[in-house]
Amino acid sequence: MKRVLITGAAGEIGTRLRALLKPVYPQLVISDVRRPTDLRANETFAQVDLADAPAVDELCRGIDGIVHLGGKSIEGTWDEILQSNIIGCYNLFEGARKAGVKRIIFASSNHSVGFHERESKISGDVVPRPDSRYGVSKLFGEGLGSLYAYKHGIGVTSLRIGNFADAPIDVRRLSIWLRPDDLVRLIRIGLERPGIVYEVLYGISDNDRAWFDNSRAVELGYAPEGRSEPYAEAVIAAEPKEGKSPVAEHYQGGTFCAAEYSADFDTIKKSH
Ligand code: 15L
Repeated sequence: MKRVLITGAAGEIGTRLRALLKPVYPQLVISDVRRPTDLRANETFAQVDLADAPAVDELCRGIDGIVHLGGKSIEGTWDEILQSNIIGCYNLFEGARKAGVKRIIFASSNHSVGFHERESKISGDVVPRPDSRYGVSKLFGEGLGSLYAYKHGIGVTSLRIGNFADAPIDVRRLSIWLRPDDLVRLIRIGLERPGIVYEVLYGISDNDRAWFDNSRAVELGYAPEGRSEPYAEAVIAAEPKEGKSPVAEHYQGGTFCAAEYSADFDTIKKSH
């Protein structure tokens, strides 16, 4: 992997990854619709709107591997999601195909499966239950990943990222926390490990309370170093005891599940 491109480089994850991946891939190219405020002189930046297909084609030229973080990273209106996460994602995969890109890491999300209950432990091949338009768009990206892997031979890894942060910030995040250096470990597997066709892995650290069975990632060589458990006592003590939504507390996706909720929760809960 010589020339690696990060899309969405001005976002929260992108900003951290730029610094973490530069020593690994010195020819790193970064792009975003916005110019990063902290752009360094040694960084190669392209300002590109992913909804602009010809610009995305140009961006992908000469690239070996892509870490696709671009698009909206939370819930949005249908139009926002459509432009950035559906059309933008399609343009990216198409640009990659035309440019002969070998590997893609697609930043999917735990919200593609957020309506699974916290009681269950799910693996990468679980039936998806997105919890938002955002979650549906992540499934669309996973679908494109699979299509471009099996039809066009690009090695694609969809990472269902939990919560990327230096430390778990609440009780829910004790189960889904991802330490930044562990994300780098997962990305390197997806970009460098020989034989990758299409994989769905969970972007989490080594969390005792994990809701995700990430044994496939371990099989591929993932050895996470972050552990949420040492934070548990303090995080549990700091958690507000009241005012929580029963829907958010029941499902893995938390508040993404509760937002705009209009179903009869008791009836649905009984059906599980
Ligand atoms: C995500 O997918 C979001 O990008 C991030 O902002 C968090 O909300 C995270 O999920 C989460 O579930 O904590």
